[in-house]
Amino acid sequence: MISDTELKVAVLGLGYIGLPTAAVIARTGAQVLGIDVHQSVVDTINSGKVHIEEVDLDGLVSGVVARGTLRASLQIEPADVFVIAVPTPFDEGHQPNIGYVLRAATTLAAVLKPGDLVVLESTSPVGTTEKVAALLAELRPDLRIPGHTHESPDVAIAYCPERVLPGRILIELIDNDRVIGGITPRCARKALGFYRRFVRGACVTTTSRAAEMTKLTENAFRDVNIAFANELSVIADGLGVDVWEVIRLANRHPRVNILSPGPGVGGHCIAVDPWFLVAADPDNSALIRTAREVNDGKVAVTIARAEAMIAATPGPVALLGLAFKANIDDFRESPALKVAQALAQRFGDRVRIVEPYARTLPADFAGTGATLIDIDTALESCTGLVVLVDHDVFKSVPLDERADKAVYDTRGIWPDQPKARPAAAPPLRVAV
Ligand code: SAJ
Repeated sequence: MISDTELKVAVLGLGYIGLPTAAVIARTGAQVLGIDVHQSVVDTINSGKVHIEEVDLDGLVSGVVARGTLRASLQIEPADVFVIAVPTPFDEGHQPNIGYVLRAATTLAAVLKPGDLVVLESTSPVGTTEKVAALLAELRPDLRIPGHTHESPDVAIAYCPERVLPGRILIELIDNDRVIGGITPRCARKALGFYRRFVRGACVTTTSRAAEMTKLTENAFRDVNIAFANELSVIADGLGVDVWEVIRLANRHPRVNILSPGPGVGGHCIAVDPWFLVAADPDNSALIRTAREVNDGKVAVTIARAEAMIAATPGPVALLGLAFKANIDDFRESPALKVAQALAQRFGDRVRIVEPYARTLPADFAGTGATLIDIDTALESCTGLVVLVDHDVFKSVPLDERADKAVYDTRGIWPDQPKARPAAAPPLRVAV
């Protein structure tokens, strides 16, 4: 076995998963080369800095770059292990796009040699790892590729999805269990040896197809469960019942664990991945598709309720939070951002935005008249508050600072708020 310090690893794609993964592997002493298509990303990392925000990532990257175990480049170089961590977005009609994965495979094919391991980590439709193997077999007919040879293959190819939670990436990269799916059992065993170098959680082997579907299943499971909570919240509003109280009470049952309603589901994972299952079998995925529609539809329901509340409230109204979830500075696919934009468009300078994770108001608000203020100013000057994100700093606002305000709390962070019900919203309609 190659020692940690002799191991050469190339990580293709230096985004939210690729960069932390590259840095964690570099910390073991391995020589890690990060590949990205953006010169600015390469330059930033080589100067010991980071282009994304994640807890403790800056310190780790500056340390491994200073030690010389992590460097970045536009150009691929030979390595023992290639980790593909590029985006897998969806196209028109929610069809998965694996173009970046196939481009990364094409890039590494140029330097692939016998004994190497290729691992795909990007969330991918079932069968993608087999497509990577087929592409490598086509590009490198000189190599025996698993699944494409009857002899002992020259290289190993596996799928191992990341499962880390933004905000806890460096902890979960080490502690979470990993599912490792090989094109063959031997490929899975080879990948297992690699992940055991830096993962403390259990590493479980299976086929590449089962591992691909497992990743999609995890995020679809969460999406369906959040959709249940979101649908309940709309039903409860119509009935004049406090959904948060109902959920707290129902969750006292030993086998009930309802998640939290909110203004919708954001981020690049849960709002995307379930579509990969739907695309694979549209006729048999009614529940998963409906959950996606319920969660997407919750944004419009939230806008309508907030509009009714603001229209009935004289004076300035503060919208609390723009991030896609609590305590992070990531505004990608954020339902809070979509709601805030719609309200700023309609109410202009009556809208004040509080987002402790933003230094300036995102460009989407240009020309609306909305302004960025801090939470203290909001509590002093606004007559209404709309809670869009459950940041800790909002949760800690005591009742006496908000008791006399009109409040629409989409995240249920203030259970003690007096119940002046906002105007009813139109019911959430889903296409089934
Ligand atoms: N949300 C709710 N109610 C809840 C829980 C979440 O409305 O009860 C919302 C959040 O506010 C946010 C969205 O859902 O807008 C997604 O947030 P999240 O914390 O559930 O998940 P992500 O997108 O940050 O990370 C998920 C994780 N997957 C699962 O928990 C099954 C993470 O482990 C994955 O690695 C990540 O997707 C990924 O990269 O796929």
